[in-house]
Amino acid sequence: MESNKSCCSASRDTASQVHTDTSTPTPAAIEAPSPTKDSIVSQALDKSSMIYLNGGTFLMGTDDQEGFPADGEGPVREVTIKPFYIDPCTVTNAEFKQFVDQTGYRTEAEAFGWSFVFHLFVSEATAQKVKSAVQQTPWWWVVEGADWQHPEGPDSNVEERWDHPVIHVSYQDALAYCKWSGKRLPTEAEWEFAARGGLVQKRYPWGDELKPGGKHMCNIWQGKFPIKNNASDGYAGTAPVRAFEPNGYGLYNVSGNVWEWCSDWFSPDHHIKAKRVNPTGPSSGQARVMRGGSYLCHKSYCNRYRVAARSKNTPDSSTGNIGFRCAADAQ
Ligand SMILES: [Cu+2]
Repeated sequence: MESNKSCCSASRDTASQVHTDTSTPTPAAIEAPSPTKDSIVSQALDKSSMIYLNGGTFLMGTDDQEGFPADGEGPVREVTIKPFYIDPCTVTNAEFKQFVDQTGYRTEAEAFGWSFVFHLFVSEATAQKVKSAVQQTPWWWVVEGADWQHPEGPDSNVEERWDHPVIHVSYQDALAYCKWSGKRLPTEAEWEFAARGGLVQKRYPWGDELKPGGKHMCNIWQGKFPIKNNASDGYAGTAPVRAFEPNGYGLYNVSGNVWEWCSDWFSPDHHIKAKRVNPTGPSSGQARVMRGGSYLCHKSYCNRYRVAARSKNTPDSSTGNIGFRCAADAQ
């Protein structure tokens, strides 16, 4: 499988190539997010609901034949990490609302005035206003007015989805939330350590079989991508953050549901020679690591719901299938 064949996400820079309406930016599009991350006042860190993990040495990455070597999934290597805390779930709409209510924070999607929405979720009325899509991945539509509170466009809301992951949040938005909550994003190595749940070199957080005993273990795509999602796992879009069984460490939905931002810059090969004790990724880059896959991933196209799979996006990008989970130092 080719590494660039991906349902995973879309980047703002790819949209600008096809966005036909750039000549007259709206005031919203030129306004910066507000307030800036620096001015956000941190709350006292509450670790009571977080999972403490002892760290240690584990086998990171995979040489799985079903994988995407070009993504830098391999080689399998011993990586050692120090103890840390991680949240059992990705940040929910309810939690993000609390943050926004207290700080007045405005996400990048709101500042740009648009975000990427998967085509099947867009209403007919909104679809008529859509002017552009991503050429390589035409199921990603540029939807004006799509943001975390309006995930499918201005005529949608999250009223029935407060316990679903917040989406349409960029890496920068995730950092702002982390600052407010006193937490941080996990490193890619921490994320994989936690996602494996104590299992060694298994394909998924629960083992090697996608559907043990025919049972759905995560929220991914069933049917024919990108046309028909049978949703036989119960969900066409996001699922509540505590849907499905947690892994051995108590983390929910590390595979599928939404992509999760990690703190590392992405590189397909930096890790081959990099230090293997508390690795933090390259010192610079263009895109940040995302892990876990999403409700759009399907084996026929992009089986990046495997626990060693990797993807990336630019720090200002937001889509309807990217969220994040927080971590914290153990001290
Ligand atoms: Cu995917």
